Amino acid sequence: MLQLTRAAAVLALAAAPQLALAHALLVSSTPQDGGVIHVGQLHAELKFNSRVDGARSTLSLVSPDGSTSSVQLDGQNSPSAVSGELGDLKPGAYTLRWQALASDGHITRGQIAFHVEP
Ligand SMILES: [Cu+2]
Repeated sequence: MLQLTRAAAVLALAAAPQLALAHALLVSSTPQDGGVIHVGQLHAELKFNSRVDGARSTLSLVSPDGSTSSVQLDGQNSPSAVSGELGDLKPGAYTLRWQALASDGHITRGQIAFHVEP
């Protein structure tokens, strides 16, 4: 009986990391966090480690003057990515804030700071 309980505990521990992975964690992005890009139109794309609900995920852009605007998202071309046009960016420091709803119902948030140079 003790042996069975131990086996169950080991199985539960083994399964735990996979449950944690169901949260949408950012895997890669354009622009990258800490990235430097040139002025002009910028199309942002964020890739996650799991499926995300594009209709309930958001991107917002904080401009150098501190104003925040929501980014209209494209239709999802991948179930684990969200993307949208950031517009014609002037030089300065920007922050792209993201919020993603994963298929397990959990929301994760983060931000990507980047610089636009002339
Ligand atoms: Cu989760």
